[in-house]
Amino acid sequence: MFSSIAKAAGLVALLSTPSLAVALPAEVIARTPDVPWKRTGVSDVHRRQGYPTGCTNGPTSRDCWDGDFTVSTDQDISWPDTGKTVSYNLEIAPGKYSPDGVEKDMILINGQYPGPTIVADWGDTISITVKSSLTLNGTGIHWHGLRQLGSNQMDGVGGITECPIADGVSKTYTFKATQYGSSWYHSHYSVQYGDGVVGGIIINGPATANYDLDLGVLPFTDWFYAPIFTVNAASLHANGPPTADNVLVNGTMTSASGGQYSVTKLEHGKKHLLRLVNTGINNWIHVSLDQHPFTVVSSDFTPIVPFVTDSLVLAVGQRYDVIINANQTEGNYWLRVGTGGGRCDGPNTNAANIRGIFAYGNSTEPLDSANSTGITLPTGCDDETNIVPFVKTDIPQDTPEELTLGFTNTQAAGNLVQWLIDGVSLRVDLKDPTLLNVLNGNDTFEATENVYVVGEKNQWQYWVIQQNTSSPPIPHPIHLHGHDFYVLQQGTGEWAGDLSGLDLDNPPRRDTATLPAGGFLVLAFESDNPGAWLMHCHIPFHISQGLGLQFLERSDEIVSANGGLSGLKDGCATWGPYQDENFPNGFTYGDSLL
Ligand SMILES: *[C@@H]1O[C@H](CO)[C@@H](O)[C@H](O)[C@H]1NC(C)=O
Ligand SMILES: *[C@@H]1O[C@H](CO)[C@@H](O)[C@H](O)[C@H]1NC(C)=O
Ligand SMILES: *[C@@H]1O[C@H](CO)[C@@H](O)[C@H](O)[C@H]1NC(C)=O
Ligand SMILES: *[C@@H]1O[C@H](CO)[C@@H](O)[C@H](O)[C@H]1NC(C)=O
Ligand SMILES: *[C@@H]1O[C@H](CO)[C@@H](O)[C@H](O)[C@H]1NC(C)=O
Ligand SMILES: *[C@@H]1O[C@H](CO)[C@@H](O)[C@H](O)[C@H]1NC(C)=O
Ligand SMILES: *[C@@H]1O[C@H](CO)[C@@H](O)[C@H](O)[C@H]1NC(C)=O
Ligand SMILES: [Cu+2]
Repeated sequence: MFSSIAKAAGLVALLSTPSLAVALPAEVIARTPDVPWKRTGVSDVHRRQGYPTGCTNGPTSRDCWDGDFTVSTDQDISWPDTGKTVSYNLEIAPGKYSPDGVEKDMILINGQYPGPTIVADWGDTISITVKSSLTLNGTGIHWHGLRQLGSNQMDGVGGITECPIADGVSKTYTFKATQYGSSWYHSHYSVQYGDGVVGGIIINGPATANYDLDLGVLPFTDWFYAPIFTVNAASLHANGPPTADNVLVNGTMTSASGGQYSVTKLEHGKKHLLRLVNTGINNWIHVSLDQHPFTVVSSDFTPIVPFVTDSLVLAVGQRYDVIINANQTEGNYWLRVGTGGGRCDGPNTNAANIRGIFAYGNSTEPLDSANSTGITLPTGCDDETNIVPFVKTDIPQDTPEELTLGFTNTQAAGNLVQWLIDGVSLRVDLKDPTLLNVLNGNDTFEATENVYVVGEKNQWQYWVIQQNTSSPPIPHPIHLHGHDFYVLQQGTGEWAGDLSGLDLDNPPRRDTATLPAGGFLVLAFESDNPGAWLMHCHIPFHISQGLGLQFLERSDEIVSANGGLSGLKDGCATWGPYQDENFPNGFTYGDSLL
């Protein structure tokens, strides 16, 4: 009963929002009243009985949002109508900056690092004008995890959903926050975000446990002093991953050259929501806060049944929202950070010294150290296993299609490193993105564009990504655009083909999951979002080396479902001549350009 009210409201929301210029056809939104597996929507076990109409979100009612919408609402089906648009301007330009005391030629957003946090409410329209002031580079921003329902051309992926933004040109990205929680945005132009083009995203919404204060986003990233394109060029011809120089917590860290720890202030006696995000490049991130366990309430954009833990591990692209109860003695406490070690991709020179400080507001201790005691962080790079989505989904059993992950290192081509899916290393054409083909009615693609056609409407799609024996046994954080997916199984070795081994009863739902070293990842998503959606390893070096494919989902509906793909041709009209003038001989061979 509850969910049907919410569904109707969500429909009204989209149709009546005047600022959303891209008209979304009702067919796409109203989607699936008849799809049986979703109607379990709200779990009877997890559902709090009797939400009062018009209840409001507050410190003791975080499960409520605004009466019709609660933490039990299925975000695939409905979202509030706020009628509100939040706007931001982001200018991307080169700049020198010293996050950890070592100066680096970076690419900054509005002259700062990390870039400004985008904050909106669940159901808002978000409108962000991105201006490129880069010399001899394109750019484009991807809003990580945002579904882009009805706005595929706002996904920010050069060569697939847009032509890159040329120097001096602006693009306005407009999309609806159909989900809530924590995330980040980043350049999707080759490895460019590794030089600083990242920022946080907060979509305010309900939560599965109560808290008093929201501390915001705490981003973590491994950090290279050399320009990231230089590291990438070497990595394309190297045996083994590059060594990072440091890890930054909230954009700062100490080093032999100075720098400082990140300091987060806590209020004594209050519960604080903290949004952990791995905005990194190569390293997994383990994190704990001395004497303060985490109550975990969300994984990626999915609210989960709360669980308590002393530490968490995040692959690149993953997020956890945690609640910290500041009930200890006044003082400073260490945030401990580890990179996983072992087979996790990429060593880090400063791995042993990565810390942050959490200080109680009236602590008189200096803010550059703490004397708290904590746990020894676990190592390894496997995903957390306690993830139980709060809104329950049961998935019908079916056989996944296999995608084989291979690897080549060609001596004849100067030791060129390439990752392959079913024998193909992804390579896209920045001047001729997939959506331009779709707009022009051209359904012919180059083999290197690695297009997988998904034609069925509102059906489950099952895939198993299998590392084969040619693939070095390291893990990969797999990220899908345009969808959350359900993690049906993860393991080492070869998937046995045993359907009874799949977790179909409310499995973890998220947008980034680890393909274990030398192993497999079985996932499923619903074909409920017509568009061209990239699925790739989120380690920028690996996607640059081809580790990706694109799902062309319901291609006949893409133009109409995405507002006629407005703006796409304008972007390509400015990028084409820019590329021809500045890169007449194309790009470095081996870079997939994503
Ligand atoms: C982008 O800029 C980097 C750093 O200057 C340079 O190495 C790279 O060749 C440029 N590449 C493209 C494709 O724009
Ligand atoms: C991260 O740094 C920014 C800028 O200094 C600060 O406003 C914010 O509170 C910090 N976030 C956390 C969680 O410490
Ligand atoms: C402090 O908070 C934690 C987490 O909620 C709880 O487990 C612990 O019992 C609390 N300790 C005290 C002394 O209240
Ligand atoms: C650190 O040491 C000081 C002085 O010995 C003490 O007052 C303070 O409580 C200690 N802080 C913690 C977090 O243990
Ligand atoms: C610090 O401030 C909080 C209230 O903000 C108070 O409860 C606590 O007793 C204070 N601690 C000390 C040591 O003064
Ligand atoms: C593994 O993948 C590579 C690259 O895609 C391919 O050349 C090779 O044939 C594959 N091997 C097996 C056993 O599938
Ligand atoms: C269709 O697209 C493909 C791949 O992008 C391209 O090679 C081909 O020339 C296009 N065909 C036409 C008729 O434009
Ligand atoms: Cu990878």
